[in-house]
Amino acid sequence: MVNTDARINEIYDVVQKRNPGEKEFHQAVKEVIETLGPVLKKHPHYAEQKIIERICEPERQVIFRVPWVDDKGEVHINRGFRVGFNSALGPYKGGLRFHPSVLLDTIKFLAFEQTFKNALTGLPIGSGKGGSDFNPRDRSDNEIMRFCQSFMTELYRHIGEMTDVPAGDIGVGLREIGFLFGQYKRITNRYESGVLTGKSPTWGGALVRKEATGYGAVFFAEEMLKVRDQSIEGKTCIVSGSGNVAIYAIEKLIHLGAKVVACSDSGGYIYHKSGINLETVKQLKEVERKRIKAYVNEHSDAEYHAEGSIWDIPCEIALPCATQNELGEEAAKTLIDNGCIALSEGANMPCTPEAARLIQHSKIAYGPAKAANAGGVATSALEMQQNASRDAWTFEHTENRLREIMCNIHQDCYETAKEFDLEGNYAAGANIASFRRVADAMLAFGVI
Ligand code: NDP
Ligand code: 2IT
Repeated sequence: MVNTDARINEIYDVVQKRNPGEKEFHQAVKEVIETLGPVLKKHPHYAEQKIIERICEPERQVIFRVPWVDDKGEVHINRGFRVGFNSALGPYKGGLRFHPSVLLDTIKFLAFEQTFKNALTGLPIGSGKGGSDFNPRDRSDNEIMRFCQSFMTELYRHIGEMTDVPAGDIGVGLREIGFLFGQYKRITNRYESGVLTGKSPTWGGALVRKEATGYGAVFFAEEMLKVRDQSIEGKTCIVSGSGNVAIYAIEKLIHLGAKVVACSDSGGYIYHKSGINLETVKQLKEVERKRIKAYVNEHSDAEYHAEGSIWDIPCEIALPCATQNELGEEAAKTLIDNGCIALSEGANMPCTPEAARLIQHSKIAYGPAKAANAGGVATSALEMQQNASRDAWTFEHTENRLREIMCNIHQDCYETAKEFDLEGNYAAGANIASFRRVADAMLAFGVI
């Protein structure tokens, strides 16, 4: 009989020693493996075959130099990364992040999370993540283009529609995917649409991919509320961030009759009691690439706060959609005290472990990132499907598929938690359901 707790502690010790200083990676690993004890008890062959040990070790990690020249002629050197974490279920799949805070640690935690998220979609995709410490803020379109071309000049040899399929993440959207694809096509002499997702629908991208992560996080919240005989209609909501995920989460909340009163960027947050005007946010963020502070110039009854926390504002539904560890213990306490009923994670690992624990033990319905934000990567897989069959689906059809996938993920997490006597614990349900799916594929392949 395996002593599962001791075994899991040993595995975690090894992960810490083997990946020194990589705190976010440690955090992501701990959150998953500490829920797997009951699974090892039920399925001892996972322990015998060292599946957890294997799942915690990336299959490959590529680090490369990215030199580029700015508009003034100055040379810059950035660092590029691509980690292929697990290919048991399909080619490596996951986004690219361009942000000055990016370290190997960041990419590893994201790629690790992606393993479980992608498995939850039920679609044939493995896990990966990449990016760079490049800061796109205030760079011209030409600078962004030169950076993307230099980045792809190394990355192209590691990716491919059957090998590894990158997409966007923080700092990488339609514009960057266009520049990256252009360089890939030029170097390889192949119009290989399926090598990147998040492309513009004008040249091979799927409709709804842009909206998918935000919409999906709202669909997940809707499903959690249904279990409690509640709905989104008429609820007051807060969405942190004001990038791709946040904007389309706000859009879907508004479609479903909610009122969104606050959103943010890394400079601060806006509070608009009567409800945020989404067109203004889109114009500022998607078109003009300005700071969220500029919102109050258009709406004199809105407030801008450079200090304090967006989570201080009372709300019934909270969607953290900015970045990792953006919501800490104090914020979690405030949300609970203010009567929040549901929290759905649009961002990856937005709650600190302390915050997640508090929320899990409160009355709030808690949708963990790997389930709640899986709509983005799921729609990427639908984009790959359309590319492979040289087809283009309508917006309505694709949105229906997305909704169906999010309902299935919710059901899967809910039922799995119940199977292990953890009803309502979507975090454990998500970890266990996805772990089993990846583990079974790994077992089928033997020791590789
Ligand atoms: P964007 O670059 O479009 O937007 C990011 C938003 O978060 C911006 O408002 C940004 O503000 C804010 N932000 C970023 N870093 C920080 C920080 N360190 N502190 C405070 N605010 C910050 O990215 P996305 O919307 O695509 O991504 C948001 C989150 O969603 C990330 O966690 C990402 O991993 C996750 N995600 C994204 C998916 C996708 O399809 N794009 C899919 C699944 C998850 P500022 O402009 O000031 O930096
Ligand atoms: O975190 C994520 O799931 C993403 N950034 C999207 C990945 C993808 O391949 O669409």
